[in-house]
Amino acid sequence: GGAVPAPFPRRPRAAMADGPAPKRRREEEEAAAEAAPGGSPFPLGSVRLRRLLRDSAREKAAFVHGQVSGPAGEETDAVLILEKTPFREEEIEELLRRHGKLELQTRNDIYSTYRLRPPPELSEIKATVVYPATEKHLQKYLRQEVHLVRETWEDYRNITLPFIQSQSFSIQWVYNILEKKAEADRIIHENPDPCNGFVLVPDFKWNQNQLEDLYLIALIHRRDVKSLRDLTAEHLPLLRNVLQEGKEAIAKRFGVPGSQLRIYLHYQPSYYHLHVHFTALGYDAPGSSAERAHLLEDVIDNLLLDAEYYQKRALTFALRADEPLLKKFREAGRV
Ligand code: GTA
Repeated sequence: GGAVPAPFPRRPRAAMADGPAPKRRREEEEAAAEAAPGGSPFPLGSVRLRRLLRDSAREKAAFVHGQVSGPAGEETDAVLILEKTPFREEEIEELLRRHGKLELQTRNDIYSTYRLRPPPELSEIKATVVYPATEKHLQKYLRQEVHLVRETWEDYRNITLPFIQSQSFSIQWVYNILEKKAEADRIIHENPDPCNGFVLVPDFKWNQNQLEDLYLIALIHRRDVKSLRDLTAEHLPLLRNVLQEGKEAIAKRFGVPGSQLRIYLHYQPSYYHLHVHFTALGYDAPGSSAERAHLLEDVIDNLLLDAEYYQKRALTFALRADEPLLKKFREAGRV
């Protein structure tokens, strides 16, 4: 008997490429990096390692606090996220043929394990850099215990809202995308309507080399919606556009059907400008857990049931142990 056909046949990698072939893409990326606003690329070679903020054997990722010395000897903080990239099917045979050396580690009966050293072209590492990094960035990537908070609407108004108004991450990067000052060549889809429109771009977490960890993000054009908490029935046309057009654009460009996408909002988000995450259903994306992800279709249904649903119900989320917002909840006797 032949192989059981997969319900969704594996898409040929060519499906990735309305756009350029992988090799071309890499060259283009390098050219783009050099031409990026702010000029020269990040001076990776002169980073001094301060400490490992977190590492994860499962994700094969390290979150690093580094420092870069300026001309006058001043030190500037940076966060580096180093991740081993997923395997690409078409590279596996090449990897087996072109390995440098195969070192036997153990053998037992029909079982054996080896150390395999691939050539540099086949052992890419994805590096994400935050530079200059603020103290908040260092805290965010530091491994810490987390605690659940259950936030009522009153808590939001009295504790969370004043807090995020006083100190949240800059959202300049979002405005740069909306104004085509950054990542303009990466836009997958745009609905330009200032009220009900949005821009869909690949998320920073996705290198676009394989569909397994597909991750895109939709940023709305209007600037007065911070998070899920602000949503009312007034935003239904906008949310429906994001859902419908986002799914269509991803099916068209990447060949991934809507039935294989997890489409959700984070609460709390890191950046208080409403955005929607689109991730591959088979990918265990960071932040897709029950205490943080709210499916867009459920959000739409809730707003249909009650126009002020998100100004009424309590919402649960996790906060890191030393997060100032957790301290505020503690002071108010809410944790
Ligand atoms: N295209 O400039 C950008 C950009 N920035 C600055 C952020 N994003 C960007 N996308 C583009 N261009 O998915 C993306 C982020 C994120 C989304 C913001 O915007 O990649 P959010 O507001 O809900 O915040 O979404 P979130 O999810 O906390 O975002 P962020 O900053 O990625 O934090 C991720 C958390 O997951 C961290 O606490 C980190 O410890 C953890 N994490 C686990 N694995 C990873 C990983 N591989 N990479 C990054 N973070 C990881």
